[in-house]
Amino acid sequence: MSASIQPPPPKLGITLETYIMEGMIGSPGATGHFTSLLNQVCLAARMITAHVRAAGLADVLGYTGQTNVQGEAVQKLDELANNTLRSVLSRRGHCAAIVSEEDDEMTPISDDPRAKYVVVVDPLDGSSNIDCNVAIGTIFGILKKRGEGGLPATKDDVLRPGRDLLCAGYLLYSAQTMLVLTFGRGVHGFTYDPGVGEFFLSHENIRCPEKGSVYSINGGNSTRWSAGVRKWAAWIKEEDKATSRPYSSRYVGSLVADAHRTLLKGGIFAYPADTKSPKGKLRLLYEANPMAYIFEAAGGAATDGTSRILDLQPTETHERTPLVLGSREDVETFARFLREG
Ligand code: P6P
Repeated sequence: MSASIQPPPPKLGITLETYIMEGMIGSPGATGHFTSLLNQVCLAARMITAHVRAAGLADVLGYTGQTNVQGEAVQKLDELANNTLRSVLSRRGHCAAIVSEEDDEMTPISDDPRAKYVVVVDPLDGSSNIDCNVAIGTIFGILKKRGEGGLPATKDDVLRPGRDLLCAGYLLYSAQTMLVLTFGRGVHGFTYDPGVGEFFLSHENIRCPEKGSVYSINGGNSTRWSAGVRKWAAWIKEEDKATSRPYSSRYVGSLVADAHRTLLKGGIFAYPADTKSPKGKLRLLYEANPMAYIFEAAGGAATDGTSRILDLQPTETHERTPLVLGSREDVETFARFLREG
């Protein structure tokens, strides 16, 4: 008599690889190739984590003396994170090219016939916070090349709306190192156990609340905002119990940290256009698009204030965009203030 099939054990000790290989990630397209590529990203994250954790001791704090394509001073950890991702993703032959915040142009990686994917990445987001030990992160997205594997990747492979992403995620280097990941349906969090050296499932099926009570914006830019943003910023501080106002203000200054809190707790993060940054400050390809993909998969919303981020057609690798992320109701309220001006 066959033993009765036992129900699956509770989801303890599930690594990222197990979660993908057992199809729990929620995307039938997640195959061995994706697992291999994602494992490379996670290996790079583990290596970056080790450097971030040791940064206070090792000689990796401070600046290299160079400036990147953004005109920003390159911090040693920025460069180290970028080089780590590039060297790790050069193995196993799945990555055709990388678009990185740190590199002027797209970097070809492999013309192996299996190289069907392009990775867009901000290797170390929040660099300005590195030296004061504030949370920083890595943001990435994975696109499938339009052409067949084996042909070099071109700009047409990356200058695409974010809705074409196959996968997006971020690493948050904070009290814990966390990986938050989605293939477009369901968003899942994996927490790194340094004692084991693995990412374990810790937040299955993260949902962004329909409405929150926290807002996150750099108030130091308020004199540069449009009239609509200024009116919204005044409205969100008014006393009104029926709409949970005033909202609490939280602003870390690292997109990954502010976005992660907003994803889990709800509310709104906004980096709108202003007179200093007329196109916004954040980059479309490797900051806004992956974050927008994650928030929409978690039931949240992501716009440039008026249009859906994932529908924006990029024209340049490092182009910037205004970014409003968060609970659907809060993002729509922000858009209403912009419409009314
Ligand atoms: P500000 C960090 O430098 C970053 O690119 C994002 O991580 C963050 O959201 C934003 O800039 C903070 O910009 O102008 O408020 O310091």
